[in-house]
Amino acid sequence: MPAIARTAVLLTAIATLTLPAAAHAAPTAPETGETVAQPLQIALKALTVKDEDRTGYERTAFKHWVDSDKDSCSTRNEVLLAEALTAPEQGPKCKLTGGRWYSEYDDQYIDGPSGLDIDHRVPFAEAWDSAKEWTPAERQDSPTIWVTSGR
Ligand SMILES: [Ca+2]
Repeated sequence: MPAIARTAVLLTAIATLTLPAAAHAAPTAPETGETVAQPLQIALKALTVKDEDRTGYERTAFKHWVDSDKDSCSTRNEVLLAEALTAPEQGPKCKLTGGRWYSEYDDQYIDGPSGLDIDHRVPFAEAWDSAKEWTPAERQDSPTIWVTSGR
């Protein structure tokens, strides 16, 4: 085999051996706002993992269960009204009767508001990692609560 042909065969073999390694190279994080399509496991490996920092966290930093818009409906009733499959009747002082809800947490349908809990999707302590930079009003209005069966 001529020397040039041996060199080409050798380079092809090296390329074949190195390409799979390059395909599994350490993933890099996409630029902010960049849309990427890749297997989830590769995307997860690209995430930056930081230690949790609870510095400054106090549960009272998240004001909730209030009537921030002063319409006499508490946060609980606001969530119930927003997530009802069948709207409840709303009486004086936002007393709710009737209605139907779905609890995604345990795949249950519940009739009437008394059998429901309003729970946090993300515990406040976990949310603090992002929310410590927010204003008190932003923390109060964050969508971290949802209807559950309370079971
Ligand atoms: Ca309200």
